[in-house]
Amino acid sequence: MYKASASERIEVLNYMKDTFQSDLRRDISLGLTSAQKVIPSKYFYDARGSRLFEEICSLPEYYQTRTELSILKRSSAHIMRNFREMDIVELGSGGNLKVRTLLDACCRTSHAGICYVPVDVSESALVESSIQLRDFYPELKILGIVADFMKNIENIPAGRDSLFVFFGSTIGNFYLMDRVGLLKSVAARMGPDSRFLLGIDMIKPTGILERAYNDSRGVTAEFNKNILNVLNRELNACFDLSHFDHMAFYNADKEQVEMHLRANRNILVDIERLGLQVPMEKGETIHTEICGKFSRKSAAAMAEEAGLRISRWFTDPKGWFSLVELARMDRM
Ligand code: AVJ
Repeated sequence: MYKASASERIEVLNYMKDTFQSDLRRDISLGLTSAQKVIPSKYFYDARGSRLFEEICSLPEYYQTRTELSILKRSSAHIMRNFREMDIVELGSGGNLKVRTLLDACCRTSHAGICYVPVDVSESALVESSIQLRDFYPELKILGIVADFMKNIENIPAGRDSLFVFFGSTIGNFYLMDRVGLLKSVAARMGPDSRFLLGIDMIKPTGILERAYNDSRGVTAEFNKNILNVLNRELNACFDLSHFDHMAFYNADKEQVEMHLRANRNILVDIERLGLQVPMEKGETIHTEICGKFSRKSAAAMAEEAGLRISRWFTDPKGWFSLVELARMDRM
């Protein structure tokens, strides 16, 4: 665990319990014996998966990352107008490019009154980006929280007025119930004047959505199939990646892009550490991800269900991506 003296302005608290193996076993036993087979998308992100995702973010077809950053750049002065000195709590912090845009836009002379609170499951990624930020902003204080905010939100300090941020439309990866659950648990930690800046990808013509998940270089296909490498390594499974095809399409009824891995022949996969044999017929799929897409209406409904309301709306000229500012329902 990373320890730093107060003079270094970084403190890191690690709340992670090492339940990776037991979670994985439970999720995969359940997921691969269901009628529609499923592997939860959080298992994409081993070292290689994280690298592939970084690569996806700079693909020409994958507009999300650069569109969100362009909104931030264009609107950050506006977003941070009236920003009092308070904590900035970032869920799933990863890199720090986006939060830097916000920090640059506020408190032009000093960041002494601000505490940046990144929350992430990866301690190494969190420490690395915290050190970079500390060197960038000579007065900024940083309190890193290593935790899974979907499971252990109570590890995030509550009650103070803060700006919560959750970028990247990662909220779209969760099922509807979990989306509202997350918003509710954040809402419960918001002080009366707290705000919550949430990145969401918008519904747009199907062709554009589907190209973003079927890039011409096949990086998304590699990213999708890599989840089988994770199972091969962690569970001694014997998935042959060439027996699967990448599949991603927009499901308009559910307003989500779905990713699957489709067996291109009849197979029987042995998963040694689970003592499980999984038969698959040619054409059958393993569902690996949902990427929810939003409209202004569905975003407002989701916020409302969580006791939040949309106070401001920031978007790009095409309206492809949005940063939604949420406030507690009981505040103007
Ligand atoms: C990390 C959830 C924003 O849903 O677009 C990218 C993950 N999957 N390409 C998304 C992803 C396939 C991504 N998010």
